[in-house]
Amino acid sequence: EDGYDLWLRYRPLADSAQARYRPLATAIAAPQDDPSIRIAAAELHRGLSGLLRADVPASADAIAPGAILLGTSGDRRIAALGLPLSTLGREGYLIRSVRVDGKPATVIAANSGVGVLYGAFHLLRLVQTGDPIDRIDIRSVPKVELRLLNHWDNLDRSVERGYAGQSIWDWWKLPDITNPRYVDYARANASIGINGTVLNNVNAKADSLTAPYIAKAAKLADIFRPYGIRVYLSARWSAPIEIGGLKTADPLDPAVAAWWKAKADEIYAAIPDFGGFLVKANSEGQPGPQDYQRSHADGANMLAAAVKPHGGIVMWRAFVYAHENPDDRARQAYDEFKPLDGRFADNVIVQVKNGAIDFQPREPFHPLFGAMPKTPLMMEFQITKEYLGFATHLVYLGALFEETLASDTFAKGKGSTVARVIDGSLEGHARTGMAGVANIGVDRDWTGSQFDQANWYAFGRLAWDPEASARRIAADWAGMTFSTDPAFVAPVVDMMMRSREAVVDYMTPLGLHHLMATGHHYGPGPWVDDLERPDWNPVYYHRADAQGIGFDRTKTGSNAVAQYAPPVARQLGDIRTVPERDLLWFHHVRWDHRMASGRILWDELVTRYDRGVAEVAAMRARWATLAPYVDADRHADVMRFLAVQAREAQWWRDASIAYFATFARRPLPAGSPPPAHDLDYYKALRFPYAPGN
Ligand code: BDP
Repeated sequence: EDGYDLWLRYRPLADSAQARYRPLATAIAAPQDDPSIRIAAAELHRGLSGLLRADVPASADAIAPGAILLGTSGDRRIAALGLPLSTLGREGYLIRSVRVDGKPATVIAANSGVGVLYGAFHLLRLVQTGDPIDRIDIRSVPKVELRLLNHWDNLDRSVERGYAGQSIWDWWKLPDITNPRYVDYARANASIGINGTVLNNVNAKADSLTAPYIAKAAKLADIFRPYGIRVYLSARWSAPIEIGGLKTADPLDPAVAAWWKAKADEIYAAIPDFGGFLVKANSEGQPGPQDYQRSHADGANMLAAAVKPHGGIVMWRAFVYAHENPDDRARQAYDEFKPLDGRFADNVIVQVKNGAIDFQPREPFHPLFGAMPKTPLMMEFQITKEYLGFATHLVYLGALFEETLASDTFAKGKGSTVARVIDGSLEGHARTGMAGVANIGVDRDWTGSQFDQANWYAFGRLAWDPEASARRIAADWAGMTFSTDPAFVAPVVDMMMRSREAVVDYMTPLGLHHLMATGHHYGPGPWVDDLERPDWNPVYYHRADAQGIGFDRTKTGSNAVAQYAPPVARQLGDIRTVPERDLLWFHHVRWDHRMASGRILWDELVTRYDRGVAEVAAMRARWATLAPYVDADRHADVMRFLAVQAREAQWWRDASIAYFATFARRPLPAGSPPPAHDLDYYKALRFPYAPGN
């Protein structure tokens, strides 16, 4: 048991459950002419045969009582049922208990084969988690159009911020030799509704756009196509110079536009359903249109024109921050992009990270959400845990994703949630999207640890429905991945839901952020002050001094808080109303400031660090008691990871307290043990060759 099967394990259910489901899943009747439906039928055959320990045959026509009938609106048998398919769009589906030729059956119907495939995975999930399927009536339509993974995978198979081994794309062997993993990757993604994948790192190499690499990408596209997954590429802005022989990459130069148009034509000739380009421009040293005094809109629109005749899109990232403007990094994306609202072509979508800094354990939602009503914005979450303990710490990101999506921007009054910006309903956009930076690699468990699979899973489910419940999703995942026994699921889901607050507590409590050590972003380095750019240094973010700690982003400071809609700005900008979880994000606060608990800030800070450490100890103790529900291999595996996390939570707590105490100059609150070592010890620790850099 190494976790390779993810949540698609299909191990036999308990005998009583098998007996309940068997009469409802006697056979699969599916037309053979659609490749996605053939895959759906094969998956149902594999899944149900495993779960019910019975051969559930798949064939073209036989309708027996208890059959599962698959098909699209074009099929005669489906049409005869008169189902309301017209509002399902291309990807939605219905699952219903019906009668076909007088016999009880379950139908999975959609307007496309891929819709049927999604429905098949949903039905399997119900059986896997023990939900009844005898009187079923489900209608599901994705609320978000583009549900994408972003692979930060390099052509040499290293993965930027990847902690699950090398890239799964074996570029060297492609296109002639393919790995069966590619199919399992597609299955797993289809099972959670992911419909696109950006194959290469946003810090892109122009080589990805050369003929040999287009042929390799085309091979992957062929494999993924029947699973409803399109491929996209990150485009390097300066490619016309690097591989095109031009002297410039100026977006307003006709030769540059012509080069990209020809490049797009070449890609579409090989990949007719190519999705489009993702672009990181003028950010962290990447080239971009600003190198030629052009705006992000000029750049995005030129590329958009190249892919437009083919139906392609451009996802233009708003993750920008410049050297020249180190005043407050948190302000910069808004300052640069807000004035461009309404200036992007209609096949451009601006991709915005969940928060204004960079994938921290907790960030307030990005102020661009709700602030660019004329521009479709897509969400960028990070599934790989760059700043949350890599793959070694157990942190369920469903809770983080849900918190951001549920945040209220107040852009159009109360109820203007980030989820409604993302699903297009707030501002009436049809083009919508959500991207997750993948945590996938060649490790047997795919994601570097068993529980990191849950983050991939939760991302997909929330991209399908940004208002779905992270807790429900965790329960589905835990049930499918380990055991559906309520005595297991309840404590595990509780542990998962609390795990996010735990990491916030032991790394960056009360709104602190970006305190990680240089390069690897893994362990604590709040003292780091020697990096080339001020806004790469943790001291820039916490601003601890003899009086207090925190980044003043109110009017007396950078006033970044004013980028939010007035009701939000008022709440966050006032030290009396800001939620404590965001306190030090927005305020520089005196060490003796009185907190809601009655403790002074210093004591509260230490208490939060202690709480984080205690929570990990509790997770460890809890997981130990769950051995009866999990196979020995995966139970022991998780146990080992939790031991590392416990040690490292302590490290974070001790190092942070040792350092901040040099400013606060106060005793630790009663009951809080002193750090195990002195500050110099923590400062001296070095971690060369950490993964993912
Ligand atoms: C930061 C990462 C860096 C990425 C960058 C980005 O540290 O490796 O290239 O974001 O998103 O989180 O472009």
